Amino acid sequence: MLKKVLFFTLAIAIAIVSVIGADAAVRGYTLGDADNNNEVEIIDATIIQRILSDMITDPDGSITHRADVDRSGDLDIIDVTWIQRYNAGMDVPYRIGEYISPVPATDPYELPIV
Ligand SMILES: [Ca+2]
Ligand SMILES: [Ca+2]
Repeated sequence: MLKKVLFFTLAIAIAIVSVIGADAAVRGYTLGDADNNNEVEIIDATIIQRILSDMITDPDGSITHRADVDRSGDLDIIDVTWIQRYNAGMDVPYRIGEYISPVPATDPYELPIV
C-alpha cells in the first residue's frame, strides 16, 4: 500500500515539474518589464540603471531580454529613456508595455534537409 502511495505521489510530482518546466521555456513577457511583474513602471527603468551602475547583476540575461526595448542587444541608458518616455505617456517607437508572445523553438512546418 505504501509503495502505491509513494509511486502515485512521485508520478504527480514529475507531471507538475514537467508542466512548470515547459511553461517557463515557452513563456512570453512584457517588453520593458525588467522586474517581470507584467507592468512597465518607473521601477523597471530604475532596475536597468542599477544594472548599468553594477549595483545588481543580470546573471541569466532575463532582465536584458525583457528590458532591451530597442533590441540593441544590450541594456543601456537609451532603454531607460524609452521606458521613462513610455511612463510619461509620450510616444515610443517600440512595443513597450505589450505582451511579446514566445517564439517556438522550432518551426513545425520546416521541411527536413534531404
Ligand atoms: Ca515591471
Ligand atoms: Ca538596448
